[in-house]
Amino acid sequence: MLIQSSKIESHNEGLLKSHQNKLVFTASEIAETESIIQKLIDFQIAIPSWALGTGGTRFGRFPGGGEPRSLEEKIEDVGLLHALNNSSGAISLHIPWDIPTDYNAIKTLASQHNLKFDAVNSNTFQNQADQEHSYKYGSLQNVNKAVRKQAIDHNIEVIKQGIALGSESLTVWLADGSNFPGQLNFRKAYQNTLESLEEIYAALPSNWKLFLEYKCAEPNFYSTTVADWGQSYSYVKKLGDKAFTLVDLGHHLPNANIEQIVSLLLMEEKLGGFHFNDSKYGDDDLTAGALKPYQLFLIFNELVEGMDARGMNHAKDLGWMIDASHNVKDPLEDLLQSVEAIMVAYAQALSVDRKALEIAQNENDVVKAQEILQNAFRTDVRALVAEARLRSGAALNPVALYRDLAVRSGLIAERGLKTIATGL
Ligand code: RM4
Ligand code: MN
Ligand code: MN
Repeated sequence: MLIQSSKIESHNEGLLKSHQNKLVFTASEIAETESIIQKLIDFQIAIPSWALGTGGTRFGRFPGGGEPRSLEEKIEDVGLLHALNNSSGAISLHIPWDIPTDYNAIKTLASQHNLKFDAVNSNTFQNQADQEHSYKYGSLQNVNKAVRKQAIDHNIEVIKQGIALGSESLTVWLADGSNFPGQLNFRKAYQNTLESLEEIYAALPSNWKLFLEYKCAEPNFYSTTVADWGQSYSYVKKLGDKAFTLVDLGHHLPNANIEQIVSLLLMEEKLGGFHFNDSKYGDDDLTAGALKPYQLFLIFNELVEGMDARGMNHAKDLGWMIDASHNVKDPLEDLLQSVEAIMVAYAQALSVDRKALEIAQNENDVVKAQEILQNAFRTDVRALVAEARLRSGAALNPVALYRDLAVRSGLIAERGLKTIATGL
């Protein structure tokens, strides 16, 4: 299913007058709106291939129909999102949930939708039908060398597939850990994991990055072998210049100060990328910005400040990705909402008066510092985000247009009601 540009144009025409009024007001409130709009146009957020179907919990799954049945259809779905918002110009594949058969055909399809291939993700948290050894007791940490080798080989295979697609990074997330005290020798598990990662790292092409994602719990509930940013940092520091920590917002203990983690990782030149989502308790994988928009803004505030301090390119120098799961919403609508929330938080962070904030910090003017941040957070920047979309040929209101065009019904008519996408 394709969205014709004429449909986007007539949608935009209908909303133009009210959009322009809002934009004029926003421009009167915020300095340098032009440069903010340009940065918003350049900023792209990769969509995970495993979030295009309905997610579920261990209690149940309630699919909504029209889910992508193949990698081709997943690419088409991300193409739909990108046509609507022009901010989702990449897809991130999870192997072996997605294995391309014809690389050239897949690449051509992706470029027809103006999509790039973002990080490839390995999977050593599930056993595959044809695999010899089980990951029940871990993969890269396993006490059994043959299991470790199998997991290492899988990661190297994923790198090869990524090379064929034009990806430039590998994300490693390990379910490794233990469920009970005494199950594991922590130090040996760490050493085994490090040695395994070293072998994977050695297979990276020179222009590639390795992202090591941490997670405090689940599926192991007593210990996780890459549990927090300090542990991830300790591995990636030893691995070398191409290895970085990946922050998934849902992978922290409650109330962790994620913005401080981000700031320090950036300072240490070890922040590699992001998995955006929102959560109340754990790895809830809810829509980004749905519960804690102020936290999302504070994270972006540190990102912008830290990237500018190092002269980094906001759009290219870190990996930006959503990692979410949708139990009750239409996955595509949920992803549109996540992208919008991320863009809004980014725009708010770009509008912070940094000079004034620095002065307030140097003068220990705590009240002023709070005024500056909250002023940026409470100023409505949605017209800037919409203007970025308008200028790049996307829709002023992507969710509204998605509904007006009855995209989900179209997908159900095309693919059927009882389709199931691979993924979580
Ligand atoms: C994990 C983690 C990884 C993702 C898997 C599916 O909790 O967030 O990034 O690959 O889920
Ligand atoms: Mn993740
Ligand atoms: Mn997760």
